[in-house]
Amino acid sequence: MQRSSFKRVIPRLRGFRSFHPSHSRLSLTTDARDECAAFGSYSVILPDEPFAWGVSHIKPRHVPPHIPRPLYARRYRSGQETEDADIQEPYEGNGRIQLHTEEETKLRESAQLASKVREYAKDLVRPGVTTNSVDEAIHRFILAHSAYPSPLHYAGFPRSCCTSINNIVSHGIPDDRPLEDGDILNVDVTVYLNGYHGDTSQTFLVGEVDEPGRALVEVTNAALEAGIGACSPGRPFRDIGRAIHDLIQQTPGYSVCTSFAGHGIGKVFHRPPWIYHTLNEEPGTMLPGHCFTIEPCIVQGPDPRVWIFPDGWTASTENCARSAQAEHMILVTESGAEVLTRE
Ligand SMILES: [Co+2]
Repeated sequence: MQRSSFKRVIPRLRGFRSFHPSHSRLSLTTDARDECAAFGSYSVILPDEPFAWGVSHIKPRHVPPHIPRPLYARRYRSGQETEDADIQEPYEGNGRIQLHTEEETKLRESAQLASKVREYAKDLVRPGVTTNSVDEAIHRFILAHSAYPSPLHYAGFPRSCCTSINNIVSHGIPDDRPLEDGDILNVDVTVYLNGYHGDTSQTFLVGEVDEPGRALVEVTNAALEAGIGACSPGRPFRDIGRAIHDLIQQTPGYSVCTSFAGHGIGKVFHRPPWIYHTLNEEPGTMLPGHCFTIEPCIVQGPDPRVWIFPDGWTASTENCARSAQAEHMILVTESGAEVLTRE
């Protein structure tokens, strides 16, 4: 959900609608066609036409007044939010929580709820179901646990979770497209419970997914685990990106998208430390009490560049290759690093 790291790019429209093998209007060069065929068989997600700019046409779901909400959602409610609202929430401190205090308990509870919502979402996903209905069910489930769906109203985001299908890398907005047999779908859930955010995501297989799609999801999960394996007190944050980079180098046919980063999390949804998923020179060392996400987006082929749909959020690969993402929350302790969002 960290939109500030986006680079706005102009979509390349050459051959744009022709990537899916079922589309007849092929206007690609032979090289490009061979490259796309290697990505497998799947539906390419494109913006609806005519384009609707922004998201003001999407009516956000209701949150009852008794649910405690984060600052940005309180601002929205009181009408203080403007279109240019500063999307970076204010944060203070060094990004470390006090271990063995109520802070740790609350953070763990929020992370646990997030993973429960993720598993709940997994059971909803099947061909024919719309991502809007998944969003609605998740929204109710979170409210029923006295929590707030963190994406709702974050920098103007209009839905309660992100749903990213096939060539959508991240920040897809739930809509009325029925899921198709063979889709891969990332559901990214974040909850705000007792003053703390819990954030996790996974890419689910919808019905029968082709072999390249399954392999992509598998390598993405492996990339997340490689990043987790690089976490312990005293190690530099940049080791996480190096571990993921090394894994992807050893697995030809994929690249890491550099447009999205993991982030410190706790009282604030997104804050330093920023966690990059490829080689980087970010300073800083993991210390007990640091809590952050690792959330690599892995893309088929060598080109991980993205462009943003007219809605201002949905990030697609430029060449319509598929992308998968997986996310966990990590807490660094005195003796190691613990994943807070395991099932
Ligand atoms: Co996140």
